[in-house]
Amino acid sequence: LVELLPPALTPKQLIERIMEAEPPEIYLMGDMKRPLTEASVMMSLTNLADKELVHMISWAKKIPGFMELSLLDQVHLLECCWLEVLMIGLMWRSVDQPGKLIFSPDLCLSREEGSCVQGFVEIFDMLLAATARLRELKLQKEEYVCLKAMILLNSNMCLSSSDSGGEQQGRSRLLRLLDTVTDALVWAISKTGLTFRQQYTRLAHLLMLLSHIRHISNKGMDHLHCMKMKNMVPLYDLLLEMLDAHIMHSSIRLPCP
Ligand code: AOE
Repeated sequence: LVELLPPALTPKQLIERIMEAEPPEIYLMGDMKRPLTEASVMMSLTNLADKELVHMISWAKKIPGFMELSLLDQVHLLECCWLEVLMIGLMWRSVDQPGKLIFSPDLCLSREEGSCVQGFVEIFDMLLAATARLRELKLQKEEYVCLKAMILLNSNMCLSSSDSGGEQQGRSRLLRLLDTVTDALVWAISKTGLTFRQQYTRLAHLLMLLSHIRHISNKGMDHLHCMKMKNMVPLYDLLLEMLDAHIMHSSIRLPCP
């Protein structure tokens, strides 16, 4: 069967398109009132995430090929990766300010400030360590946007709807899309004037970051679940529903500490 394909983009063109899809900076604008209390920080963070998620949906839709996936695949991908995508964005914003997390230009928290939220320091330290790793690797913007797109497209891989039923073609479409982003990442790395050996070790280092980000996201999800139990997160009904969908998908629920 011949499938109608859009004209293939070169790695350079693909990166240009993904760069254009980047979400804008979000300001909270006086939403955060000092002194920082557990409730006010969580309120500000939820508010921020709420705004970012709206932009995340537009971002995903602008990734070439994403809109050609089935609606079910699109929803599942976003549902699986939203916290990882928020986290890599946070790390990218914070890369030049060691020891601080730049949630937004008007909400920068140091480790000490983060400690006012119960259980936050552990997540905070993991986010700071991963951010330090990005700094150490001197992550380039082109590489960053490729990695973020890969998080989205890879998030489903082991529980994809398309691999259970007869939806084989949806899965192969997703895999091909992931391959084009991989080509773009390889191209971005090759531009940096490294030897071949340095290029493929860099590719490995960048991809290994993704497993840390997934780990931190899982920890963050558990933390959020605990916060929700304590009614600290003023989740809107729809978001609450969506968060529960995420929790149902993970196999084991850990008791909150
Ligand atoms: C990280 C980056 C960022 O830009 C914002 C935030 C805000 C909150 C932070 C988190 C972060 C880092 C990890 C933290 C977390 C609070 C506790 C945790 C510190 O330890 C996240 C606030 C999240 C608010 C809940 C929103 C629920 C949304 C559900 C979305 C969903 O399931 N779906 C399907 C929607 C997907 C749409 C794209």
